Amino acid sequence: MTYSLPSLNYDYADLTPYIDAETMKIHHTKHHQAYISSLNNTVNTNNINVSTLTELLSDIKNNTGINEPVKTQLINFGGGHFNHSFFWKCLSPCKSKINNDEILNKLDPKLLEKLNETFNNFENFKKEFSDKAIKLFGSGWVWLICKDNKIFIETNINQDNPMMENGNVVPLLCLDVWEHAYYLNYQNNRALYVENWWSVINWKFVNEIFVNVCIEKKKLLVLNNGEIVVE
Ligand code: MN3
Repeated sequence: MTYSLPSLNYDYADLTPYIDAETMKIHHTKHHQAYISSLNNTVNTNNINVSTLTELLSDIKNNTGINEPVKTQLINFGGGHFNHSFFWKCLSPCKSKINNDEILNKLDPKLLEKLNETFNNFENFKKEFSDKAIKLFGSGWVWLICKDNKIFIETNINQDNPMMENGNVVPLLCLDVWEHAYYLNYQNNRALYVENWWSVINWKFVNEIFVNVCIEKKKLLVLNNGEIVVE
């Protein structure tokens, strides 16, 4: 059993007009699949035991037991598989723009309380997350994470993620700001892509991770096939 592409819980066209169908299809079947094919090649070539993505990548940056060129491949290709698998789960269909009040109604009260405690209010959180996404230089990701009962916004370049530095970090939400995620529809207007992305966030998924993993301390696992389980 090697690594494989997860199917999506929605159709490629379901996120229009905020993310277009062609972008979704290419992003999923070409970009994500390419990371998986490269990851499988790396583990096969180097006789690496295939484990869940969580096990493969947790703390990998601090692992001195893997030679550096192979570690770089695992970070880039494994990260590409992990990050995209998580990103797809963070999206859900929406046909009309969602305003902040509507988002507040979708948030679990405990998550809202934590956001308010950390960022003063939801608007500040949204602004800080968006600013970081717009200003991130080059290609990378923005994450909302939970660590030691606190929440943070972190940015990572390329296919890095916060769990590679610290396996105790719990990812809650992520945004792909590589150009391949938006260029067909938005060209250079990353800011508009980021603004529209807020309407297609799957808050049910974010709520579930926050309550089950950050509060109730269950374990989050991202499997070889990109599926995400809490146990
Ligand atoms: Mn991508």
